[in-house]
Amino acid sequence: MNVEEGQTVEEWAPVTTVRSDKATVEITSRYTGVVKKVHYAVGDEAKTGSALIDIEVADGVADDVPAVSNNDDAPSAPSPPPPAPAAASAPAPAPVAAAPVASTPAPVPQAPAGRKKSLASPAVRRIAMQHKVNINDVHGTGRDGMVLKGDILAFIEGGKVVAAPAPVSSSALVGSGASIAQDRTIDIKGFAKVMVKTMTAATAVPHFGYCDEIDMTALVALRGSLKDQAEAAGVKLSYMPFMLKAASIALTKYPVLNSSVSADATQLTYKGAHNIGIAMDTKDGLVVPNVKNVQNLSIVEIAAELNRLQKDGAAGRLSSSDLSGGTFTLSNIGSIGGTYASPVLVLPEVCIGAVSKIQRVPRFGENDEVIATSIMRVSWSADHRVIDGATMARFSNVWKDALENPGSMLLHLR
Ligand code: CO6
Repeated sequence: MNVEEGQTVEEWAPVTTVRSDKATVEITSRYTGVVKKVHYAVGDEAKTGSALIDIEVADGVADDVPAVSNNDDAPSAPSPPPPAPAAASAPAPAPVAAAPVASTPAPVPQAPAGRKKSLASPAVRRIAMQHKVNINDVHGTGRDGMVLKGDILAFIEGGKVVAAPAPVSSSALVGSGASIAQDRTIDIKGFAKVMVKTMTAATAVPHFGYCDEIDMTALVALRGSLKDQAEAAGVKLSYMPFMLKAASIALTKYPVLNSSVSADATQLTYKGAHNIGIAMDTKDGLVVPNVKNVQNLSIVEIAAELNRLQKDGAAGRLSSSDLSGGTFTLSNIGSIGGTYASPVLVLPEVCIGAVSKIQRVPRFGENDEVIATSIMRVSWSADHRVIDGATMARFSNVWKDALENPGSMLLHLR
C-alpha cells in the first residue's frame, strides 16, 4: 500500500500495486481526499469488486474521473461516487495478491482550499507522489499549465523536498547474504503463490525428459560478429533470439509440440501461432512472458521484443497479454549457470526446454584431434500423455541442427 489511514491522497496518485497470475497492475486513486480506511494489508488477497480503501472527499462532491492503471488490465470504469462526506472506494481488480511495497510515503500536504487543481499525467503524478511533492505547489510549464516531469524535478532541485526512499521488494530478502539467526515463517505471496498453484497442477501431468548437447561454436562466432551491429541499432543480441527462431523452425516441422491439451485431457489443439514463452528471473520471482508469432519474426525482431519483455519484467510492468497465450517455453537457466535441469511444463503447453551455460570443453574432431568446442546442453520435458520420446528427439535434432549451422536459418528469413 502506498497510502495509510489519515493520509491525503490525490486523484491519480498510486494507491497500491496488485498482482494476479496474469499481470501486475497499479491502482490509482479515483478521488482527491483523505484516506479513511485501508481494507487490505500488503500481501493480502483482495476479493474482486471489494473496496481497497475508503476516501473521504474534501469538497463535498466526489470527482467523477475513474481510476486508471498504467496497465491494459485496469479494472473497468467504476460506478458513480457517493456524495461527500460519504466514503468513496477504489475498485479491486481480479483475484490478486498485493505486491510487496515497503516504504509508505508520509502524508502529502493538502492544497489550500479553492486552489485550482494542476494538470498532470498519471506518470508525472506518480513521480510527485514518490517525492512527496504536492503537485498543486508546482508551476506547470506544459500546455495549459500542465505539470511536466521536468517541473517536478526542478521543484525538487529547488530544495523543497527530500526524496522518498526506494521501495524494497520482499525478494530482496532472498539471497541477501544475511544469515537467519532464528527460524522464521513467512506467508507465500505474490508470484511465489502463483508458482505454488501452477507448478502443483503441472506436476500432476506425466513428464518425460530428453537431453542433448549442442555445439554452439559457429553460433558463438556469428553472434559475436553481429552483436555490435545490433547494438548500434538499439537491440541487445543474446543467444536467445536464435534459440527461439530455431524452435519455431522445428515447431513448423513437428507442430504437435506446439499444441495444448484440454483440462479434461480429451482434446488436443494444434496452435497456429508460435508464441514462445521465456522463463524470466525478475526481482519479484519467476515469470514467463512470451514472444508472440515467432514464426513471422526475424531474429532481430525477436531480440527487440525480448529486450522489451526483459525491461518490462524488471520494472514489474508485464501485461496480461505478455503473460498469456504462450504455446511453448524455453528457459535459459544457463544465463545463471548449470548443465542439466528438469523443467516443469507450463500448462496447457506440452513441451518446455531448459538450456545450460555455454562452456568451452574439449571434443574430438573427425581425425580424433581435440577441438575446443562451445557446448550448450538442453533438457526437454514433454507431456507424455500426448508426446512420445521419438517425436521429442526428432524435434530436438531439427532445433540442434539450426543452432549448430546458424547459416541455415537464413533460409527461413522473413
Ligand atoms: N551461456 C552463456 N552465455 C549466456 C547464456 C548461456 N546460456 N545466456 C545468456 N548468456 C549471456 C548473453 O549472451 C549475454 O552476454 P553479452 O551480450 O555478451 O553480455 C549475457 O549472458 C546476459 O544475457 P541476458 O540474461 O541478459 O539475456 P538472455 O537473452 O540470454 O536471457 C533471460 C534473457 C530473460 C532468459 C535471462 O535473463 C533470465 O532471466 N534467465 C533466467 C531464467 C530462469 O530463471 N529460468 C529458471 C526457470 S525454472 O528452468 C527452470 C528447471 C528449472 C531450472
